[in-house]
Amino acid sequence: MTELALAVRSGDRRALARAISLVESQSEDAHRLLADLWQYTAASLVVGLTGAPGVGKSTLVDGLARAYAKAGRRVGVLAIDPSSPFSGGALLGDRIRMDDPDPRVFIRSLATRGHLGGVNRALGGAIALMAAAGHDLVLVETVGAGQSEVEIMSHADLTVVVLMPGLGDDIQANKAGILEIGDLFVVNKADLPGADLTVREIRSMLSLVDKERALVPITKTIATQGEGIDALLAAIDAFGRNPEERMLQHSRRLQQADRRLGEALAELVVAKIKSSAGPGHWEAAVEQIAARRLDPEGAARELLRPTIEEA
Ligand SMILES: Nc1nc2c(ncn2[C@@H]2O[C@H](COP(=O)(O)OP(=O)(O)O)[C@@H](O)[C@H]2O)c(=O)[nH]1
Ligand SMILES: [Mg+2]
Repeated sequence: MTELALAVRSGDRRALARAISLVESQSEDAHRLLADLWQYTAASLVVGLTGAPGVGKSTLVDGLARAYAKAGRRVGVLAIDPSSPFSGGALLGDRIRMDDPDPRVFIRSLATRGHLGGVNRALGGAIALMAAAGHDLVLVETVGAGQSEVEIMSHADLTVVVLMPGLGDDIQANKAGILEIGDLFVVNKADLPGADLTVREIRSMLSLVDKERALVPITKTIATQGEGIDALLAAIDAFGRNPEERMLQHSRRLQQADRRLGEALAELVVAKIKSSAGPGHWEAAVEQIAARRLDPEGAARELLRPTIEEA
C-alpha cells in the first residue's frame, strides 16, 4: 500500500483531502489508490439526499452530520449541488473546511465541471475514500433526480428524497423519478403551511405505485430548528438493521458493482481501441456513421474485431 493510502486509512484528514483531489483529477495514481483501498470500503452506510434546489438539503445534511457526530460516530459529507453552501467553499482553494469545529465530520464538495461522466466517477471514488478513512456514514447531497448527470442511485445504499410544502405539482411532474428512487421521504420546512397535506399527497402517490412503496417512511423536519433530525437519523439507522433492507442493500450493491464494472470496462476498451485503431480511424468511423454510410453497431463490431482476435 502506498504511503497516501496508509494515511487515508489512519484517518488523516489532510491525506484524505489530497486523495479526493487525486480522484477528482482522475490521474493514474488515483486508480492505484482506490485499488489499494477498495477492500476497506464495505462498512460505511452511504446515504444520498436528493431534491430540488432550495428544499433544505444542505441544512438537513448539516444537522444530520452534527447529530451523528455527537453520538460519537464519524461522518463524511460530500456535496455536488452547485447551489449548496458547502460547494460555496469550492471557490476557496483546498475545498475542505480544515477548521471544521468537529473532528468527526469531514466535509468536501466536488466540482461539477469536467467531461460527461467525470463527476459521477469522481463521486464514486470520493465516497470510497471517505469510507476507507473510517467514516461510519457518508452523506451525499445532490440535486434532484434527472436534473444532473449524477445518479445517486448508483452510489447510495439508501436514498432520501427531500421535499417541502407546496411542492405537490412538482412531485406530480417528477412522479416516476422521485417516487421510485426514495427509500425515505422527508418533508422539510414543516414550519410552513401545508406540510401535512404534502405528506398525504406523497403517501397517496406512493400507494398508487405499489403495495410496498406505500410503506416507505415519510418524516417531517424543520432543518433550521433541528426539529425531526433525530427521528430522521433513527430512520436512517434502522435501515440496514432490518434484515429485509439489508438484503435490499446487498442486491443494490451487486447492481452497482455490475454497472460500475461495465462502465470501467467500456472505458478501457474504448481507450484501447482508440489507441490501437491507428490515427484517424475512430474519427473516420464517426464521420461515416453521421453520413449514414455505416451503422453505429456495425462500426463498433468492425473496430472491436482486431482487439478480440488478438486476445
Ligand atoms: N422555513 C424554513 N426554512 C428552511 C428550512 N430548512 C432550510 N431552510 C432554508 O431554505 C433555504 C435553502 O436551504 P438549503 O439547505 O440551502 O437548501 P438546498 O438547496 O436544498 O441545499 C435556506 O435559506 C435555509 O435556511 C426549514 O426547515 N424551514
Ligand atoms: Mg444545497
